[in-house]
Amino acid sequence: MKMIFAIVRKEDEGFVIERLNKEKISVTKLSSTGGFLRKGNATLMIGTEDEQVDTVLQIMKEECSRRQEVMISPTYSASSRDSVMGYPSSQITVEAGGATVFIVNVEQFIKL
Ligand code: 2BA
Repeated sequence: MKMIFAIVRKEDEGFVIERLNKEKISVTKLSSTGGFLRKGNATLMIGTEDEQVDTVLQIMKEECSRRQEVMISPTYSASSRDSVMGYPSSQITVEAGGATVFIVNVEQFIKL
């Protein structure tokens, strides 16, 4: 058995969960925040049999598309390093979305 941790965009989470439910694959959704963009995303915990892992990955591929996102970050000068007034701001474009997936072996699965 495997535990799949998948970090997906908030916009994609509903579609992924709906597809997993249709396949009778259980999922727990945790609301999370990306450390870089500081935007809300969702972490899905999916405990599943080894044979179902490919199905889960296929669903993620189909429902989570990669997109470009723009992050506005303040530019700090040496003198204003500790200041909250860091002007002017600069834009960084990053590729985000898709799904970031970790798959780990499950030693035991017990429902009490
Ligand atoms: P964030 O940390 O908000 O990152 C959003 C996107 O920003 C990333 O997309 C990546 O394209 C870019 N990015 C992240 N850190 C960066 C950095 N230090 N410098 C430049 N660009 C950077 P994804 O790679 O698709 O990641 C989407 C979300 O998945 C991340 O949101 C984070 O919540 C999670 N994630 C990604 N890799 C992870 C990892 N190794 N461990 C834990 N969580 C991870």
